[in-house]
Amino acid sequence: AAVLAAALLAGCTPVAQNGDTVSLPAVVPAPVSIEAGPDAPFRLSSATAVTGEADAAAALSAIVEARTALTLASGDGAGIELRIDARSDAPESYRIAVDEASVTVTGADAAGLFYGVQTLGQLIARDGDEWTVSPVTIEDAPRFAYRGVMLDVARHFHPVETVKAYIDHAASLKFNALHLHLTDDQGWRVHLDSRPELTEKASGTSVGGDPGGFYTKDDYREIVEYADSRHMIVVPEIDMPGHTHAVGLAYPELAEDPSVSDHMREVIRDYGGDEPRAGAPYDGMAVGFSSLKIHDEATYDFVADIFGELAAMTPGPYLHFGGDESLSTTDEDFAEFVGRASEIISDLGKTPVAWHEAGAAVGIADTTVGQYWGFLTPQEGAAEKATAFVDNGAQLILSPADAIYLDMKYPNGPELGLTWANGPTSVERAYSWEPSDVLPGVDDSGILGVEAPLWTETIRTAADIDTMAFPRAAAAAEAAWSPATGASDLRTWASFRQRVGALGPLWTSMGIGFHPSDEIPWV
Ligand code: TNX
Repeated sequence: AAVLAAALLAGCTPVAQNGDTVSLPAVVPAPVSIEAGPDAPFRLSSATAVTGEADAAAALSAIVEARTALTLASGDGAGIELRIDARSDAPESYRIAVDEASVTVTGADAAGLFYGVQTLGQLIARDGDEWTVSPVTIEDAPRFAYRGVMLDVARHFHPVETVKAYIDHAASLKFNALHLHLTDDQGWRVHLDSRPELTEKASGTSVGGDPGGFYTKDDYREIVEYADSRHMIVVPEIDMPGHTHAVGLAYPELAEDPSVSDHMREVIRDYGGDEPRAGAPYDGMAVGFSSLKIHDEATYDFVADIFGELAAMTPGPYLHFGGDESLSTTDEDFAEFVGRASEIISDLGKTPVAWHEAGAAVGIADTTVGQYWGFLTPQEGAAEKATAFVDNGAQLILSPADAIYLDMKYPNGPELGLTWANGPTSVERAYSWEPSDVLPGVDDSGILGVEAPLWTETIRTAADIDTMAFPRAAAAAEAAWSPATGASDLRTWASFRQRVGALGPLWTSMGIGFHPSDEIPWV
């Protein structure tokens, strides 16, 4: 018990290895394999040299400096070698070997090496006055190709610096996609030369009367480049045909008047705010009252302009056209819109992405990726709609709302957040689900990946984002990256909470203002 306690204090996690219980350093998301070596730890000092790939060396030096205040030397000398070995197997995979004399990180590609460096950052431990790296061998590769976080910059606008910080924090957990929810009823957040009035007339406010804002094209490019330097793609979402009240402020001829149902009136009563009115900015939290005009060719000229310009600004393969909660559009009209919007995106040479409701549309482009936002136990036809994407030969991104919606309140947490998705959502619930168990008949071959959305009706600042996302984003990262539940000793809640707890000092040194959840034994 004493050994165990000491191991846990040092940020290690006990696991069975060759029949013995040994202590291993805490890595999140859990790697494919990690074995303790027989050597003494590698000691880090200002004499430690890092050699090899320059970008990876810069990334490692930044982590080491933040964590230990040591500045690594460059050039020859005993130390850390970072290299790419293109002959080694899976994309984004890496190996780490640590002994007393050296640390070697080998990536199959630049992304794999970057992920190896993130893992190495987690292996650094304090030993008295010294900093050491535990002697281990790690082999690691992602389970899913797509590992995303989503940030809603429409309900509350978040400036470029905040987005960059979120990219850094998410990339440390091996996320490789940043989905930006750029437009909604409350605001249009990206300037497009083809339709300049969107940001001129529809970006000024956020939920609750808070200030708005938008990204210039240079801002957007800056985000894309920064994300790329952390091996993340940007997936821009322009939500349509619902969630489009802001479009009507700029181009009234494209939008139907708001259609407010009795249910929306109840929501408005619960959350406060005014009812939506044509021509006035909307700063409440109700959804489902807006729609683009479906039977007007001008709408499709608009869709073509918007996505054409975004396609040229976005190197990643995906353009997301929303498709959620179009509650004031008839099913027939919705299907027609989804078919045409998905074809427009596909004709631009991009892969369309849509929320799962769009799967019901018969004419949807076959290549469209679906994003499932239902519950872990699907309700009311959600599974059928989601499964339709797989039947078309495409894949799904899983964002089960009652597990990894990062905007749900925590139990015993801050006031921030909503509760509609069976909330509050504990860290344990965010963790304890298995992707291949969510949708009947959808196994790994039908799953492109996992994404944790952060809607921002109640989320105003960078500190709010960190609080809601950490530690629960780590649970989503493990679902996206690590072996399936049951395929690894590390894939248990008991192991995860210990490993996450050990990351507290690293996260603090990186400036991640995580929620100190009482479910986690923080070191
Ligand atoms: C549902 S999930 C929405 C968003 C809200 C969110 C709040 C989805 C595709 N749509 O419009 O912001 O709930 O949790």
